[in-house]
Amino acid sequence: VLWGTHKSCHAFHLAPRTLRFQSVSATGAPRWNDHDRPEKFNFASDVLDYWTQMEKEGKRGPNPALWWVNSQGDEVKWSFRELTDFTCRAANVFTQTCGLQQGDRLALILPRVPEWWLVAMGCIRTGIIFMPGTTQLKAKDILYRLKQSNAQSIVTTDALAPEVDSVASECPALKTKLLVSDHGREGWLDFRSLIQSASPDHTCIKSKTTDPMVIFFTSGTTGFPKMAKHSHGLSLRHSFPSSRKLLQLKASDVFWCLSDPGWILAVMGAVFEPWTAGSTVFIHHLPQFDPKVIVETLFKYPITQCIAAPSVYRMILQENFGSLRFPTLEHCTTGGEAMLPEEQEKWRQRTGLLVHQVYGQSETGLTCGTLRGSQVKPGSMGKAIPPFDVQVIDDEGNVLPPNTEGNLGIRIKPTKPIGLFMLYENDPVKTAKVECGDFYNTGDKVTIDEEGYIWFLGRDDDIINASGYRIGPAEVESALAEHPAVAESAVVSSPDPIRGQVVKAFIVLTPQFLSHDPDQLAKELQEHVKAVTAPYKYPRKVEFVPELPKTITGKIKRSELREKESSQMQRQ
Ligand code: BCO
Repeated sequence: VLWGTHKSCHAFHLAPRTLRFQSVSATGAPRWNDHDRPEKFNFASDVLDYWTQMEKEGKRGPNPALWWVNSQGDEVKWSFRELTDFTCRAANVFTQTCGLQQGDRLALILPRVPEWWLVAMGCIRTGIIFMPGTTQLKAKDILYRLKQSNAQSIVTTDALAPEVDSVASECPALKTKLLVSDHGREGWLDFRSLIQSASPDHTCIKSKTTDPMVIFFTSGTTGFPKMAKHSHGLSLRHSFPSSRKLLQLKASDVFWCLSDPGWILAVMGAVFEPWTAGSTVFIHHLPQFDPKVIVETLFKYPITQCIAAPSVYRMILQENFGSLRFPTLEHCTTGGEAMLPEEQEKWRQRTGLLVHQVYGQSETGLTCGTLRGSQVKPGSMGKAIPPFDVQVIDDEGNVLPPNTEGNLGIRIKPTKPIGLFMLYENDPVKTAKVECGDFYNTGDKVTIDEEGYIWFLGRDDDIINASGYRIGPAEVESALAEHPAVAESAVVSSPDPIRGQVVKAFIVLTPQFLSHDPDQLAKELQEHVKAVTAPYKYPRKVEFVPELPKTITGKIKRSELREKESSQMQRQ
């Protein structure tokens, strides 16, 4: 039973507090222009507390700010007033009980539970830098994240506490471990009971727009994930007029973002975007992905808008559902990977709704998209969203003419736009590497047409995008290398009709495993990868080969294997 159901929330006393109302006017319209650079901004005080005040003044309808449900019939509904109260308590738990300070790092690895939103917002109130991570992470992934970031604190759940405990001794900076659970655990603080007893009086920091706020771990072509550090500007960006035009959310909207809260898509789609408009953030616990639950939820609840990766739409279309005419759904958005025109058309035929694409990365947040009400060009990821000046550039940073293939670049000189990441933490080399002339080079191959619509073509590096997950081959190859059957491996993307791409591993076996049953061994290796690293990375396809193609200097030619996969798919 969750401690904070709608009923029990009323037991909390809401203390009066001084508020700053900067980001939005009484109608919810943004106060800033796209190219403004305010010195100070804090999403908790400037947006969340603004809507709390609107509620107090009777200027916002009765719909909740957060509406959480699960498949067992449990439900949590919180108003903005309750959110202000609870997130101030969370802030006090972090600073008073845990002794954390502005600039400290906190790993936030929770499933879709209401406490995730309290922790994130409590961090923003205090200036503690939060680092979201999916609950699919395993001990090795968590250790890497805690060590790389020097995290002082972690908030997680029962399922992951043993994984954390197994590596905590290797993380000297880790001071406090907070558990979100109905049970206690030795060495862990009980987040739910601490929130109950904490004071709701807290003064939000006056953060500079350029102060760090959040770090996302993002996979690269080589090595292990990089830490893309963002300032409070990431959240401010959602108040800009161009961002507000993307979905045109209103306070009466009920918005459902299906992405796992470990990804930037959820931080934008389940926090900044809807709350800037005063809308309801709808959350389904969804511990396992199940298209049937998604369809039932869209029929059962008054959801007006949703955002999900293209694979989610494809997986729903794959099933034999009867009607997909959802009673309240008005607008659908997708991001994380490319969606084909035929898929957009199929969704339109079944639901009557056009899927609007948005594009971004952990480094860039909202980059481009098709604005609600503007022409949808199927297959295009829309136009640039100011303040980003998006251009197609060559490898030297020269701007290319329309309809010419090149890299998608975001102008950073003379001024870096608000909302773009600050840097890769502890990695000046990789930070410098993505700078290309006057641009940040996303590494994504695109074209732009005469009307400014952007068309995704793919990547020419080794990064794999499997159902919206960005996966670096080295992470999978290193997990495979831990198995005694693997002499060496090369991991590449392989086209897939449902997931866009899947991870494929070409494996050279050690002599003692050559006689093993290949199907059984492939399954064993897949289970092995799922056990040692986040399972979304496991190779859904495995091929045993006598040797890997290499250059004369011994570098694996992954591009050759990738091309082989693509041409094989085309032949099928
Ligand atoms: O398919 P399998 O059953 O063989 O394996 C699945 C899971 O069953 C398994 N698994 C999960 N937790 C496990 C576990 N195995 C062992 N132990 C555990 N604790 O591992 C495999 C995980 O794969 P999956 O996550 O792709 O699973 P699934 O259920 O097929 O989900 C499908 C999708 C479409 C819901 C999922 O792939 C998804 O959520 N994709 C979207 C990702 C996303 O939100 N990307 C956005 C990133 S942010 C960005 O791109 C910037 C945009 C502005």
